[in-house]
Amino acid sequence: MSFELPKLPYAYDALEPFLDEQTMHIHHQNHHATYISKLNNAIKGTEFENIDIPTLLGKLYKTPKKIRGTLRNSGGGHINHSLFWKMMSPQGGGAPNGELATAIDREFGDFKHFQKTFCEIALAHSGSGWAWLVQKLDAKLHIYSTPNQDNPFMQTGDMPLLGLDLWEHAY
Ligand code: MN3
Repeated sequence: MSFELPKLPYAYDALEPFLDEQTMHIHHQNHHATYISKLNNAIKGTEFENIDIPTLLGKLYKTPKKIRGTLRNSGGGHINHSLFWKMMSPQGGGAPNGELATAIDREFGDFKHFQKTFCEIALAHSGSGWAWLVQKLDAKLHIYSTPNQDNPFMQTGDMPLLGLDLWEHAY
């Protein structure tokens, strides 16, 4: 089995004026597609051919050193962008409701304070990477950033709820 580029769930120009059509084309068809082809080349003929990416990244340190760097960067790049396309929406935005709203209020005081904290952590990140809202194993919410294409799946039990691409090509 090899990984395939998932279709964008909206048109390339659907996120304008926030993300322009050309940026979305480059980001999806060049960057994301490149992560996938590098990942597929690295796992060809290995025991990792049929693994899902979160599982693979959860045991990254047990993978062969020869392909570990590629699994980390291209496997990470693939899952991060697959999540990112679905986290954005032309009809999205605004405060959440239900259990997530309750958890955000409990952890951050209120939604406005959550937004402020998330922005601060994203802006404080030096170099390329991602900002994340994650749910820990104890169900608590945390915000942190990761370098390059690293992500919460590399930290046992962390589940990403929201990710923001901090690479220069993302905006
Ligand atoms: Mn990107």
